[in-house]
Amino acid sequence: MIFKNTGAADRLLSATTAASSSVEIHNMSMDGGMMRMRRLDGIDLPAGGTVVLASGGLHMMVFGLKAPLRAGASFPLELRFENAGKVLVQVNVEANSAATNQNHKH
Ligand SMILES: [Cu+2]
Repeated sequence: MIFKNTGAADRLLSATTAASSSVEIHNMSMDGGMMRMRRLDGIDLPAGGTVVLASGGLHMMVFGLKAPLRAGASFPLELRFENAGKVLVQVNVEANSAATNQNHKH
C-alpha cells in the first residue's frame, strides 16, 4: 500500500475493516541481526511525501479474520487520518502479500 500525500502533513491514526476484529499498524526493522516488529500509534505522512507499506517494513496487520482471505478477493478498509478524517479504500488480496502474510512473529 502506498500513501501519496499531496496535501498538508497528516497522520494515519488507525484502520478498521468489517472483515476482521482489529487492524494494527506495525513496523518491522532489523535489530542486531534479528527482525523485530513493534506496534505504532500511527504513521506520519509528510506534506508532499510518499510512505510505502510493505512486508518487511511498515505494514498493517489484520487480527481475527472473520473468513479466510482468498487471493483475488477484496475487502473495504477504513483508514482514519488526523486531518483528512475517514477514508475508505479497497484492499485486494494477493497470494502471499503483505495483507495476508501473518507468519511473522511478534
Ligand atoms: Cu505485524
